[in-house]
Amino acid sequence: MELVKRLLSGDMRAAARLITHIENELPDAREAIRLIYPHTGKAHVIGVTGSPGSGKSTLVDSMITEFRKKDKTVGVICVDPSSPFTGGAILGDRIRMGNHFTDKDVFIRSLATRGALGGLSKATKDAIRILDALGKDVIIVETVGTGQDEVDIVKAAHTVLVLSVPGFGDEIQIMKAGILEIADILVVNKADRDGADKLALELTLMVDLGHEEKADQKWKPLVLKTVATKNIGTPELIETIERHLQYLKSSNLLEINHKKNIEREIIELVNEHLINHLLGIMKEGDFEKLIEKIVEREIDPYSATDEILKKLYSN
Ligand SMILES: Nc1nc2c(ncn2[C@@H]2O[C@H](COP(=O)(O)OP(=O)(O)O)[C@@H](O)[C@H]2O)c(=O)[nH]1
Ligand SMILES: [Mg+2]
Repeated sequence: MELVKRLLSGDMRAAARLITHIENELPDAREAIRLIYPHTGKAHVIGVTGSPGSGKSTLVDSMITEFRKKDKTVGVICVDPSSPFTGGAILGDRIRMGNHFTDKDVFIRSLATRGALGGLSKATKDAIRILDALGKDVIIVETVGTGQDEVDIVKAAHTVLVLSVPGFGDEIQIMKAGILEIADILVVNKADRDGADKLALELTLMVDLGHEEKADQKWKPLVLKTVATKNIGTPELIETIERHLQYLKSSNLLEINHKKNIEREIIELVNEHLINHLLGIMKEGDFEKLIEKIVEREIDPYSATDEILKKLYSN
């Protein structure tokens, strides 16, 4: 495949094209993934999540600057399902990361899909693979931390940054969403504002509490303060991110987590395939009729499932 050849030789335009194919779920996107797969698995994938306006894009921009100083090539994927088609958020991210648009070692791309549940996390995983095969050392995925899809996206990252800002009541949100459990580094951004120290302290206490409960876990999430607009705290952040990767490698967690992710992905793919296959072999309206029967209590959910599965095994 010509596009794949170009991608593997470092052509960013080929990468952009392939990601568009992934977004639109074109059949050749799958073929491309098959061809590039042996060339993936080299990049360090970093997830950046937090409420809208917490400064994710600004921080990513600042992180790119630091990584470039270390001669690392960078790929960025912005996932914003809250406004996939308006282009507003996408344009905003481009402007905020505009410092790097002329750097050929930086690739920035927004991602949107019209797919059903799970479509976005699937597309993100494949887009990560594209940038990995393109040869980027570091791939940063920016995503608003809400919804199952988003949590799945973040789980695909090796190192997860969760942003919060003073004066938002963010710490409560973080606890509610269970985001704390997936955070490797808690970033208090906008540390130039009042209340940053208090928030950092609260988060540290929360981490300490959570950490005692899970004593087997050796990496204790760190709390760092940044002022993304001024690149303050970013060098320390990058250092911590790199230290986390070293920890993953030395503890063998990189491999263990990777296997877990693959397992989850395969189960999801088989699941999706089976559901589509079943819906395909059921006659038009059969499914709705069955649902209606359950609603009317003519049949129970287990027996209804048996009925559906019978169709699967007889096909
Ligand atoms: N005062 C201050 N403002 C910041 C900081 N980081 C980002 N901002 C501003 O916060 C706003 C939202 O930033 P953005 O990066 O778009 O947030 P995102 O929605 O999380 O990607 C922008 O106006 C930024 O300039 C910071 O550290 N301090
Ligand atoms: Mg943003």
